[in-house]
Amino acid sequence: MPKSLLLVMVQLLMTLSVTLAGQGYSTACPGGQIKSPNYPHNYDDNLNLHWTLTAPTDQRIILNFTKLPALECCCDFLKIYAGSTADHEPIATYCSDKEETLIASPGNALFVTFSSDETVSDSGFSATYFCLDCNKYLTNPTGDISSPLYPDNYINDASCSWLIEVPEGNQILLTFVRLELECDSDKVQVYDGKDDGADLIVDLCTYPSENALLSSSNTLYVTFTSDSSTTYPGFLATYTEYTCGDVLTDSSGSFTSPNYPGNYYSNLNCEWTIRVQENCVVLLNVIYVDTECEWDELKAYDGSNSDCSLLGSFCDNYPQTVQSTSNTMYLTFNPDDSGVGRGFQVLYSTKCPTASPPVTNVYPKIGTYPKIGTHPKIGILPKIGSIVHKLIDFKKSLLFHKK
Ligand SMILES: [Ca+2]
Ligand SMILES: [Ca+2]
Repeated sequence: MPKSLLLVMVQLLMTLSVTLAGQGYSTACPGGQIKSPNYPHNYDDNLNLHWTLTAPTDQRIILNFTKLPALECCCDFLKIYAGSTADHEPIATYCSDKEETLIASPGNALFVTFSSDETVSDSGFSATYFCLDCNKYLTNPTGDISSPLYPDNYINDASCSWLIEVPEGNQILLTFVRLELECDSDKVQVYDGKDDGADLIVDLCTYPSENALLSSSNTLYVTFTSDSSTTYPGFLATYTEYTCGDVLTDSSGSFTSPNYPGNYYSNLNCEWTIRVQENCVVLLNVIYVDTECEWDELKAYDGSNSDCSLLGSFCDNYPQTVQSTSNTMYLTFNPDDSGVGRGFQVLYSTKCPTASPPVTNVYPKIGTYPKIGTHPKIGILPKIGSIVHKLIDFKKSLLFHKK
């Protein structure tokens, strides 16, 4: 028998043993169901069943009862232990002390026992379970992150992390959609790098007034932690790979700082290149600017990069106009990690030399031609090349006439 088929059969048997017989050992991923025999009809007497659910070491198990178990409370018991055997601490006993329908394993395993005595039964219980993996490495260009079970209340003792990484050279824009936590004990923290050793950008328990933040490079690390009591709906945030700036080649146009007219983001790394037709120059008109002077200035350079001479640096004084000496202007906007404003709006246009006047004084004097018969019409010839050709034609015609 092929190994893969054998594996499938073993898994199937394991699943059956968990859901039907109630004497099972199962990986809790991707999920399944446990229930009392005959559910929703009355269970049997003299039962002594157990289930072991395990997840990979860095994951947790969520057990969710469709409704509170219905048992003979004096004498039949459903118990849930904090590990893979009954040697671990019981975290729930139905129906004596538990009124919650959602159980989260403290570690990566749960042990569930169900026993009934020799008389009187009830409808029992049914629960679904699944693995909760709240440590994620995300590399898609966009995505969501949220607290476990969002939009339902998060779990206690959560310790989740998300590492977001996009291609080098790009930044990550993280935008909070909702954030509602138990302040002082539960929090979301965002670090500007690969792990919690990087600079802490924010530490939040309520929805922030600046709901979007930007990484300074291509990684962002987010953590969510909760203590052992009191939960709230938690948080939802979206992220997107972010590039700022453009190459502009139209003869005129405009652009603004990101998020304009809202405040720009800290840590931006923007560059614009304006390249217009050759022999023309770029006119830049800063029609509005409000940035943190000294730290967050918009800079315009006379050429294609920041090694070229600085034409202007703008933070609070507008309108202002600068002009390049060639057909290319380069602009940068690199705000630091604190203090923001509304940013800027600029217009640009192209200034070209006025059209050359009609070329004069390049014709040979008519008087120098030998006068013979009809003279070819020279007309107005704007270009010397064509004049030469016409002169050659003219000479040919003279030769022809001489024949
Ligand atoms: Ca009983
Ligand atoms: Ca809490």
